[in-house]
Amino acid sequence: MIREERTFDLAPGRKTEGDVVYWMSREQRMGDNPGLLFARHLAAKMDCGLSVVFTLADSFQGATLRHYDFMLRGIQEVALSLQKLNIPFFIVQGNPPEKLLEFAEANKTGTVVVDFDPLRIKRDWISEAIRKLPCKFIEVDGHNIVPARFVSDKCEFAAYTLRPKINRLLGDFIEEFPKLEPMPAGSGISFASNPADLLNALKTDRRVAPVDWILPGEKEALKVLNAFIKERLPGYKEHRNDPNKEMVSDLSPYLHFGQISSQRIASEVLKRHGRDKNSEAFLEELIVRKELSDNFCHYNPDYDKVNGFHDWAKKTHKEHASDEREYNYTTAEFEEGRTRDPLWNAAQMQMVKRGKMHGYMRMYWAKKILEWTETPAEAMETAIYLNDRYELDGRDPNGYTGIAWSIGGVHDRAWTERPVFGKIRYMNFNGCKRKFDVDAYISSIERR
Ligand code: FAD
Ligand code: FO1
Repeated sequence: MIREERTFDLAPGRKTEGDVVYWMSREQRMGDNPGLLFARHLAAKMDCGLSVVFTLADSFQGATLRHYDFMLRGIQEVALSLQKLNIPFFIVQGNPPEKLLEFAEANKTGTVVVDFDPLRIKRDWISEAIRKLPCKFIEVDGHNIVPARFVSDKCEFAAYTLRPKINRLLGDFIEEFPKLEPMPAGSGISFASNPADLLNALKTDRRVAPVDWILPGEKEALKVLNAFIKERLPGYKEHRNDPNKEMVSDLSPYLHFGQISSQRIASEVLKRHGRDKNSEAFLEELIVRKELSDNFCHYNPDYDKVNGFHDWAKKTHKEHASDEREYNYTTAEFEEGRTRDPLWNAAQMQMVKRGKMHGYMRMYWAKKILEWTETPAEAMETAIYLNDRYELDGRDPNGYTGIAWSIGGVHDRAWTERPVFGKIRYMNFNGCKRKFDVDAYISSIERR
């Protein structure tokens, strides 16, 4: 069953009369989905109906055709899986809280189950729905192995402050989720038009094309996980920071769209690979770093702004505000990879063409944007704009936190002071040359 600590009553004291709706959003999968399992459990307990509703927003933080294509093909797989379980599934296009309200009123809804999601846009959707709908709202954290609200009640300073809190509880929460029980036959129809029709109906930006090296959906995510465990995890610790080796999991697009659960990943890694330096290094990223991002976005309302930086970082940026910038590129020059730095341009082009920049390059990429823009605020805007427009895994707490780490030293410490960066950790071309074959990386991107 779903543990109590994973659920949170968003509107305490309300009664529940009527059916259950699972308002699917962050966790877009049928299997290992605690929100869906919890909604199914409520429907059984109250012997009432269950519907799954996905509200398709016309625009979502700069998401383009690349993202909607990946997401909607994944959603279609969910629709087919739920149909086989007699669980009615609806994709409703328009303004999410309004569309949920319409559905709930037309289907005498007594309880809405929602996914935990620390992003501002989601909190706004949910609070508007709670204001307009008198029924119960139960939130379920289906994204973090150790539920974010439960593991810590404050914004953690760094990975080393959150890690012990997670590790103490991990054993209790790396649970095998039960299988999803079907609803009785004839429990209602599903309505989910196919991705092509939905994409035509959306006014999404078609200038960023879908990618073809990765296939979306729950089944594909499990295949990629299996291939990673077999072929790449054995080399992960040694090669994960070498952008020429591609020794990483490539699971971030599936995690971002909730097409796979991190519990599933962690338990498969431990079951099939066991504990060694490679799995330890991987689980540190998958659990501590990823769950630190949700902690940061949940407890810091300015997670995507300079104002969200620590005081020491704001101070050092102020002290270096008038330092001469060696270069000062426009957004277009960044976007088209037209800086004087071939390594930076290669990283940008990898993101534009492949929709996934190598993790090590993302740090360098963001830090150079700080170095080559007028102010840290402009650097944040530029990095977030480009990251969310081209990264398949963009518009994610990991992204806002990764950018705040790079530009504002969030979860990092102060370093030796230098022009423009102040005490923010510095990275440069020669540092990369010492780490990996820069020329190989640059020419590999040009060839693609
Ligand atoms: P693996 O190394 O296989 O990691 C497995 C999983 O662990 C990842 O999918 C991710 O969920 C988690 N993880 C790994 N590294 C980090 C990290 N540094 N912080 C948080 N979680 C991590 N990640 C995104 O999901 N979306 C983004 O938009 C994004 N933007 C970033 C921007 C910058 C400037 C930086 C420095 C990092 C960013 N990251 C982002 C974090 C990280 O780079 C990616 O999660 C990782 O490269 C995804 O590839 P992978 O799944 O193959 O990685
Ligand atoms: N979630 C929704 O509930 N409805 C949407 O229409 C929607 C669009 C969307 C587009 C791109 C993207 O990267 C994410 C999108 N999401 C949508 C949210 C996503 O499912 C995640 O919940 C968050 O982005 C991560 O917190």
